[in-house]
Amino acid sequence: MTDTLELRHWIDGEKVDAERPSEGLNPSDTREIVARRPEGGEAEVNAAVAAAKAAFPAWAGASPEVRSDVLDRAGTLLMERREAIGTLLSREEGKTLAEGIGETVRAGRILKYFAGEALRLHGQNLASVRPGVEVQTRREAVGVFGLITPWNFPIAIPAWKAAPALAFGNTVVLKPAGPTPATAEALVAVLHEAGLPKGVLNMVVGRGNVGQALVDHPDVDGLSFTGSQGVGAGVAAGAAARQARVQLEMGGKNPLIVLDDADLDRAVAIALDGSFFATGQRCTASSRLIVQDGIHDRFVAALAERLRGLKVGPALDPATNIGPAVSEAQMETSYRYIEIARGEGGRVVAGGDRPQLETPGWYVQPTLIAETAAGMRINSEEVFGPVASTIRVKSYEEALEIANGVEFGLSAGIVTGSLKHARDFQRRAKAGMTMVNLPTAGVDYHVPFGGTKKSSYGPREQGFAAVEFFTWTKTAYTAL
Ligand code: UN1
Repeated sequence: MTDTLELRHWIDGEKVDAERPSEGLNPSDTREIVARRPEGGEAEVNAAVAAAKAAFPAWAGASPEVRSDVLDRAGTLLMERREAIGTLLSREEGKTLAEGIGETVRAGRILKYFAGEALRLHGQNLASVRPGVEVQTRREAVGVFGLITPWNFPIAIPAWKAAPALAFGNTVVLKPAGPTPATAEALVAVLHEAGLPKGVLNMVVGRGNVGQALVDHPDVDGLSFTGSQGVGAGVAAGAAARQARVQLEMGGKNPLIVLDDADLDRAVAIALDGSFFATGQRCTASSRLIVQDGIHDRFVAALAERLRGLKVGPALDPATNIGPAVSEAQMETSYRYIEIARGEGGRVVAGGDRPQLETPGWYVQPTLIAETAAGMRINSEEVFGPVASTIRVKSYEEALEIANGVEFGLSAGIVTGSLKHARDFQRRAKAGMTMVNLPTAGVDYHVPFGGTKKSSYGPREQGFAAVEFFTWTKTAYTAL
């Protein structure tokens, strides 16, 4: 397991060689170099955008069956190679092998879903108010999309942005996250193997300057970004300045409310999954556990007990439950927030210390901090690690107010046996996704995904909603 990949850009159907100044280390064992990576710049972005622009007319004009077949074949290839690609993903990103394989299959399913969508270009027939006139709406491909993707779902998110872009006839330049380009390259390679024509999907590996070059490029017609709120705001401002379309998915500080009438075991299992699986590195993670007084102490004790039983370890070790953080910086962010929470008066009831492992890696013990208050930094700022805090509340109303009281609004959950509270929560939670008796994280691939407030901007991603962003509407009049 010590092969080092030599990464290249992927422009106009060719792998383009470049110097590789950057090394991607395995977060589970930092002695291992997973990939040597080029650092692209404006020249590579210009070449990639030119290739995507040149490829657009033929791809948009092809039979939808051509696009559908490519996506379907690539989906099959990903699923067939789930072990190999899932292993690469886990070596590069650090999530457990089960999670890496699961994500690879999810990417395959996304491609297959959009293989179907390619054949379903939506449109409407409308009656004009004028006699003898018909009106139709048509959905047309937009052009070149720049996709800027995060490291935490290094194959699923490139797939869920690229698949609808390609299905509806657009061409793409992908800029994968700095830490995870090798996994993104596996997706790009599989799509080419499945018959994607050259220039339709390009990839430029590098840092933030690559993303910025895409944002500023006059021939990039739309930008889809998933990442932090600060970077997202810059992407949107740059896109708006030159009237490019833009779609952003950003942070979360997702609440999970546990009411007194919840089943304790179920509530603990939901919190465990939502807060800590995938090392808590999900924008949908439940980082604020808002727990009613009557169940509070039992819930905190039971969850802390389960956390102490989890094994933190190398991603590929079958005994591991929680893999490492993706990077040293991400690991240090978790520890910094644990200290901030302690300083604010929080009580660490599980984790908190640096685990001592045989292999050198960026490990964080899953950490639960009890007795925190709503206004604290630990309850306002996204940590993006296996760290959650509990807030004690007296009533459902108080819980709801706290749940809604942050600047993010991606996913919000409640564990309750009460239909009344569940339905009320679905109506009043200020979040793009509400989860009743389910973790806030872990979403289906064929339904709309997105949030409110500072979590999202622009049309929804995924499922039937994706057509909104990746096509434009033409209104066509005919007098008979
Ligand atoms: C999930 O919870 O299954 O970056 C998906 C993220 C989100 C995707 C979460 N855009 O974490």
